[in-house]
Amino acid sequence: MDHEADAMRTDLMTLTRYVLNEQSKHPESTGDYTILLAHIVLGCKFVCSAVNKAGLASLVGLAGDTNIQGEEQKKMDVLSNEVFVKALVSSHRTCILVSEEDEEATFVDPALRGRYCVVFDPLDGSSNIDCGVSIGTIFGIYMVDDPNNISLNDVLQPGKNMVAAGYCMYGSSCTLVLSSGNGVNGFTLDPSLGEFILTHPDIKIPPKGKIYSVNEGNAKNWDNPTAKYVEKCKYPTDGPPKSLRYIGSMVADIHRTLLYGGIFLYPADQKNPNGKLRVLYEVFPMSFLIEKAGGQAFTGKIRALDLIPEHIHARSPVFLGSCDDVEELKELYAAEKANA
Ligand code: AHM
Ligand code: MG
Repeated sequence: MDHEADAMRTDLMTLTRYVLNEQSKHPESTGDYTILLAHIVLGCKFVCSAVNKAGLASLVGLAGDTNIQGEEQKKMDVLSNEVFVKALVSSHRTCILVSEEDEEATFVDPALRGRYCVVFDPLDGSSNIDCGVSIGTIFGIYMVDDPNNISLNDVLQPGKNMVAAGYCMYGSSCTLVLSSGNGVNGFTLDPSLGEFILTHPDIKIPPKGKIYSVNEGNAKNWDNPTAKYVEKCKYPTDGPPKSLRYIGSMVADIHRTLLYGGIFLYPADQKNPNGKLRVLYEVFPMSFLIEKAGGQAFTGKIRALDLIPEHIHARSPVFLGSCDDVEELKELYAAEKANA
């Protein structure tokens, strides 16, 4: 019998155990981060279960404006937002919450405050729900010194100041990918145990990939460097062309990019000079993970994690992925700037 494989099956590294192990390496730690994560995980499990039922509900005709009790059914993104906000507030470890779903930031009641600020997109890609495509929750975490002395500036911070970031993908399996600053790890939900199990330890993005990922429908409005880069992906002079894979659901596109390598592009275009993706809760957490896995994240001008968002829902173009692939794109932007 293969004892190592057997040990893996019976000695499961759950997310809780993993975080506690990490915590024990820092005797000065308070355990607050572990508690915060437990509440994020609860939100992810709830949304995972709701998303799974969403398919069934629409198939049997339960979805729509009302459910069988005659109550109004909440849209899945609104429901997910409520679940995360309630879980985060009741953790007693947060002070500011920024959600894609809420126009304004939430300042937690002073009696319930802790030191963490959480920025999140509770259900990114939710327009894909009805066709069963993978969607996900994206989150980033900042920390403040004094929860009783906070302002919006505590979250209008460059992404490099985040202490942790992650996403949970609701797909054929439910996978949570997390970096608390050192490395990137992936955990898959075992539905029978209700626990996330470490399945992708220490994820490293390959230095170069064979895939590019972009919405080519916007090509006529791209700037020169993006257009040139995509042209090179299709008609390279020095090797085989790259494959195009675009799901249109950021969590799924970034998950593939992390595991297989390559590049994900959401550039600016003439119609949207800041691109589409939101800095705080889409660009930053994904850039944080990609960098911690050894890749690069670039805005077309600067390192993505150096951006300072002007407001909580600010947008930015972003290019994320394997180190060499992003480097090639950066060279095209540098050449364009030099010729301007
Ligand atoms: P959403 O926050 O409204 O769901 O939009 C974000 C999504 C991302 O998941 C994805 O990368 C992008 O929009 C796709 O945009 P497009 O349809 O323009 O290609
Ligand atoms: Mg989104």
